[in-house]
This record gives sequence, C-alpha cells and structure tokens, in this order.
Amino acid sequence: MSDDPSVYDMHIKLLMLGDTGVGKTCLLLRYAYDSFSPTFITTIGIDFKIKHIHLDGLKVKLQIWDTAGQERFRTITVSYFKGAHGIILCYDVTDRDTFENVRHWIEQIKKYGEREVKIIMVGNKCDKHSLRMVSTSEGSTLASEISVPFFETSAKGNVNVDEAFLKMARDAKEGIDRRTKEDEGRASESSLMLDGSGKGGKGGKGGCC
Ligand SMILES: Nc1nc2c(ncn2[C@@H]2O[C@H](COP(=O)(O)OP(=O)(O)O)[C@@H](O)[C@H]2O)c(=O)[nH]1
Ligand SMILES: [Mg+2]
Repeated sequence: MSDDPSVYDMHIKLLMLGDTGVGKTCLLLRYAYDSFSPTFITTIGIDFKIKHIHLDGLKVKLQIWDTAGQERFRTITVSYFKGAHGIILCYDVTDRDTFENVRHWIEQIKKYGEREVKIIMVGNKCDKHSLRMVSTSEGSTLASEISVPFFETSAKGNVNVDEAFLKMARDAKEGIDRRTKEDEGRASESSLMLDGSGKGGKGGKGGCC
C-alpha cells in the first residue's frame, strides 16, 4: 500500500459541531497533530485538517472541518453541512448549557445535514473532575434517546480522542459503503430494464422488439 498521501481509496468529510468553547478546535488539533494548546483558540475562518488513516485495508483520507466561531450565534450555514458524511457533536461536561444545546444542534443537522449523515456525541473536558456538571449517565441517556454513539473525551489529557474519531470514521465509511451498494443495485436494475432481457448485461436474449 502506497505511503503517498495523495493516493487514497476513500475520502470522508467530517464536521466538528457544538457550542463555542466546548473544545472542538482542541479535539481536532489533538487528533490531527497530537497537540494541545491551553490558550483559547479563536477560529478565524472556516478551516479543515486532513488525517490519513487505514480502515479495513483501505487508505482513507479524513477531511475534518472546524467551525469559524459562527456557532457562537447558533447559526451554521447550510454550506458547512454540504457533503458531510459525519458530524462530531460536542458539549462540555462542565457546562450544562452546552449539553442542553445538543438538541438544538440535532435540529440543525436534521434541517441542513445530508439525509444519511452519521453523528457521534462527545462530552469533552472529562479531565475537569471537580467542575463536572453533566454526569456520564446523563450523557449516555441522551445519546441512546437520539440513537448516536457516545464518548466522554479530554483533548487536554488525550482521553478517548482517537477512539471517538475512529468510531466516527468507521460509521461514516459504513454509510458510504451502503450508499455505494444501493447505487450499484439501482444501476444494475436500470441496466436490466434497458436491456429488457430480464437477465441483464450483454449477451442476454434480445430486447422486446
Ligand atoms: N481542561 C480542558 N480544557 C479544554 C479541553 N478542551 C478544550 N479546552 C479548553 O477550552 C477552551 C475552548 O477550547 P476550543 O477548542 O477553542 O473550543 P471551541 O470553541 O469549541 O473550538 C480553551 O481554553 C481550551 O484550552 C479539555 O479537554 N480539557
Ligand atoms: Mg474553535
């Protein structure tokens, strides 16, 4: 398998989503560069990071988009959601409001997201034990209510970050694989209809006329 980053078998577009300050940029930097900056990073301009991983023997290029601070106004433009295969929906376990807002973000995803987009929910800053406001069981209860996988992470302590992104990538890949199969199924159905033989492909028994 080639080590050339320009060679890959599958491209997956992921988005970071959630209230401002929950740690979206830090999670992305931790995952992409294994680094953590304690100073507040104001995201200027929509930005993405690339990470190459191997999944089921395939070379996968993850393109992970970060918000540009527009989440502060709780409005993300439709274009941000366009073509996304997966969304990492984040809240801060030390800030209950950000947890309550998960439902708001789910509504936004329903409204603007691609029909089959996959979601995972992440409760970040689990290293801040004494400041925790949202328990793990509250997180997992909400996650099962909205039927999404759930992780508690710490970008600072590097807890569960790789695991969360890997799960996201796997689910997104499964979605892409399923759609590809469906498309192939539809394509062979329509070739059957065009062919008219009921057997499909060349070499079938002539058409209807
Ligand atoms: N203790 C702790 N602080 C974090 C963690 N992740 C982010 N932060 C801090 O939370 C603040 C906001 O992080 P940032 O990534 O800019 O949030 P964003 O607005 O969601 O992109 C920064 O001061 C970070 O240093 C974490 O896992 N643990
Ligand atoms: Mg940010």
